Amino acid sequence: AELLLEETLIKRSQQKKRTSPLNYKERLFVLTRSKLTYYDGRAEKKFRRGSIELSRIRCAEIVKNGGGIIPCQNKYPFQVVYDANTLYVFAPSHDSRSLWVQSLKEEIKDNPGVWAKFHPQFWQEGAWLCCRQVEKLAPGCEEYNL
Ligand code: 4IP
Ligand code: ZN
Repeated sequence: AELLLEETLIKRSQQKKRTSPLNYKERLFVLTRSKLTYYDGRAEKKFRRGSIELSRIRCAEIVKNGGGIIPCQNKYPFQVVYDANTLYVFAPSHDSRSLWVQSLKEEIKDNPGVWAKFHPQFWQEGAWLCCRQVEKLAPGCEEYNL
């Protein structure tokens, strides 16, 4: 598939299960026209850890952090919302993050159900920092603009 972007970034565990740990891992992220995939390791010797079909993504946007502490080396977070999950990714620079968010937005713009609203801040310790709602699937609190 056509390669659009490739860069080593850091991701937060998606905590798909209630018992999932909260941790941050360095992964090689690869964006093609159809998928966003992340791998453990580098180019020649990499192991696929996860993959998201772009058709399932409802929101790709930066995360506003309001001065909170980001517990990993990369300080520029963005989010990818799909199905019932939110993947938080941390880029090393403002420019890197802009490129990923803009590229993702471009690829998902014709998706059905691209969210009208989203959460601009993190889901953290059982609540959305933006609106204080305590349900992970609570409706977004801010207008989403592609
Ligand atoms: C794992 O923690 C890794 O962070 C996984 O990330 C993550 O999967 C798991 O979350 C989390 O439990 P351990 O390595 O300590 O087991 P990766 O796949 O990049 O290694 P995600 O879903 O974030 O890819 P859960 O919620 O999937 O269990
Ligand atoms: Zn919110």
